[in-house]
Amino acid sequence: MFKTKEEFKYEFSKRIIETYGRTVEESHITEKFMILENMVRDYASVNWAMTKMSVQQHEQKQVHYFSMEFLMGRLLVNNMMNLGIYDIAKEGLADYGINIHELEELESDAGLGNGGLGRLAACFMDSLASLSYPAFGHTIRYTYGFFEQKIEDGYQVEVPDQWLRLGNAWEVRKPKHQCDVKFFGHVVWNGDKQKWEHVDAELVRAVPYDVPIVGADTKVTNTLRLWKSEPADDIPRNKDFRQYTQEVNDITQTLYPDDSTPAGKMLRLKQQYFFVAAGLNSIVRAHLRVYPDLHNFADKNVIQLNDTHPVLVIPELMRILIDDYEFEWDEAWDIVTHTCAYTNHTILAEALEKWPIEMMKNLLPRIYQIIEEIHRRFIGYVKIASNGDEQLLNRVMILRDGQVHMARLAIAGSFSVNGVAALHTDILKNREMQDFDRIFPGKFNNKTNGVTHRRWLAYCNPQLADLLHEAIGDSWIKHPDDLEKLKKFADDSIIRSKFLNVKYQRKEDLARYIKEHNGIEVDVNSIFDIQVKRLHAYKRQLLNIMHVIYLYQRMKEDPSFRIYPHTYIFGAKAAPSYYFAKKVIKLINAVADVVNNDPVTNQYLKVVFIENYGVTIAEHIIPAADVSEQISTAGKEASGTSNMKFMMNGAVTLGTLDGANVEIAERVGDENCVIFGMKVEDINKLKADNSYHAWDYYNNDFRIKKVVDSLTDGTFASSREEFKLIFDELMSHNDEYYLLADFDSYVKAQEKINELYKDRDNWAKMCIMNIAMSGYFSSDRTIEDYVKDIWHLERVANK
Ligand code: 26V
Repeated sequence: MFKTKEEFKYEFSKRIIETYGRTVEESHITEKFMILENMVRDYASVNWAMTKMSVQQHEQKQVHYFSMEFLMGRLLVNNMMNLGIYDIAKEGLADYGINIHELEELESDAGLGNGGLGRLAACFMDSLASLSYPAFGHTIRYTYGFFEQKIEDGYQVEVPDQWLRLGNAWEVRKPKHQCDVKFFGHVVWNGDKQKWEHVDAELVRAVPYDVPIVGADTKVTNTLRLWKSEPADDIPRNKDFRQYTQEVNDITQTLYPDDSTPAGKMLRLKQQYFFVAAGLNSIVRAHLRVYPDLHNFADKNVIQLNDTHPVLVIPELMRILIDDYEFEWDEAWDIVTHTCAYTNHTILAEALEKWPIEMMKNLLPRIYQIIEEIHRRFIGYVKIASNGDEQLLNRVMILRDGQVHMARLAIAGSFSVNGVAALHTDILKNREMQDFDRIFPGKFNNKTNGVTHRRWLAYCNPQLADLLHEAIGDSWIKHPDDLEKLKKFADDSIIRSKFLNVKYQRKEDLARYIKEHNGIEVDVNSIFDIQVKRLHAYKRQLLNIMHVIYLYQRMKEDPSFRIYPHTYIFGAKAAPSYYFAKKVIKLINAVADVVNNDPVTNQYLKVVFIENYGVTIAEHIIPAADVSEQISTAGKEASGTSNMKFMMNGAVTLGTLDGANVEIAERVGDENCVIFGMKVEDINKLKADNSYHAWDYYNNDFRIKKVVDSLTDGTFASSREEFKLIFDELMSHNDEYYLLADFDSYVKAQEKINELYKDRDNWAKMCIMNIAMSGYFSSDRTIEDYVKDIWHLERVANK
């Protein structure tokens, strides 16, 4: 493989000629791009093969991260950087007159996820490889990733994400690892063999596509295995072939963008079982290539279940052990419950998965039978532990009211259950899952989320990375805690002004993007106040835009009231059928139209909605932020991870005491963040006393009244009906997420930001302190915590 620029150039031109029969100069830009990708993949392949061999030879334990989502983003730059070949490639290409950035722009995001949960999985894969731990990711190879968002007339329009259009150079199809997955049919008792058999099943072929996960500054290269559905050889006789192939293709066609409706439930259950069954089949076969049997399965494999989506791993592994390898129930259960660990990512009741028993029985008859038996035994166990407390039994039953409760199955079948931030775990243990914490003392634990500081600082913000190198060296890349060395420069006026300069450059870059994509001219000297995340009522983008409306109204009314110039920037995708969320997007755009075009206010206030928020766009947006909006209703955001990315890039958190904000605030101290709003206890009290009345806030605070009235008085829409849904959510449904209750406190927090920002020098200090304290939020730390407490892995030997 190439080690120098000259070798790179030779290899590049040779491949272009061999593949396309043209010279570098004659080749098309997409050809150059694809050759570069292929070269990087082949470069990684050597380490990839070595890693697999080493793990086998040393009989190492591996973690298998099962997740319906991996929001990988682009891989080209990340892989070149991690391999340490970026500069060679960049300079080699420059010699041919090729700007590497132009090639980078041709790569599609692998957007195989909805938001935080999927991006977390991607960060974990990067940290695992970079820390040299053996790991496998399992997921679905969706033909279409998370939809592409277009904004038309202020409304969100969804367009399919055809991410595989130019092919995917990173994946390698591995038919040798394929298997068939069984759906439908029924279960019969085979008296001769003394076991249950699943007969008349419909088969679907699962074919894996492996993607190398390149660690940084290590030879370790792990695997992300993407499963694709295809017709099996043995096709169903009772079904038309076209219908069969259609149904087969549907399984891995689309990622569910909809975390809000029950639509397509059956298909989603099919997706879940499909990748779980295929993934487990490949793990078991790999195990048996190295060891004589499955008795040591739990010693060599740990399976982390990313939320309840892959929880069918529990009954499926039971099925494999009992039906295919003749284990007794107790022995099998012992293996399963020493192999599986479950991460919970939300306490929102509506997000906790349940499947209708009838559906499960029909689609997965043998799996359902096993779940029934798990349920029966679990009830027996709880009865003994509960001293006949019937109520308790009802609260924890896996099968209840015609449904399978997946989180309960997950807790029963896992040796570890973790939350994703201290507050979240606390709420799980002491409230939402209190019964389970009592039944299984010690099973619950916390693993505060993290993000890879390589992608989210070193690579996406080279200007800041350079400044850090200059100030504190580069040990922080290997040891993110070393960012703390920056603390002693927080008072250094040169570093402060250099930091402000970096921030300015990044704001200029984002301002250019906004000009190009939105046609809006923004003031680079204004405060860039940014909220980017999925659109959901609990995240309260509405509170943010209501505050903007308030500022606008006040400045219009009172010429003596002027704010420090602000640019409020939003980015958010709404689930296609989530009408409220879509209305909030329309409202943000409608407010932007009015405010940005009003000459009285527009040198003070601008609003920008950036279309199609995703990983790559985030890499441009986050480094440009002055203020990071993290304003969810306390108790609702399990962790949040953009809060960590913003912090790393030197933005000040404006947030509630929710999720990981609590830990951010703890680390940076009150003087380096702005916290506002009700705390979890305050909200619990309001709920317990039933004492929250949105109308009281409306009637008693003229600012609130004015803002709320503007939703239906035609200020922001020609039709008074346009935002009626939002009005109703606040006023008729008693403001479920307490926006009005937090409004005053939010206004004050925003005023505080204004004041703090005016003192540029101190502001720089605050930002520097945030960067300095952000090492804890590297996913390297999170992974080390998982390794120590849950996975118990050793590093790969040939790292
Ligand atoms: C699911 C649903 C489904 C029904 C309607 C409303 C709703 C709202 C949220 C969700 C989220 C499902 C799980 C999830 O994505 N959780 C996110 O996980 C991140 C990584 O741990 C964490 O940072 C976020 O706070 C958490 O929301």
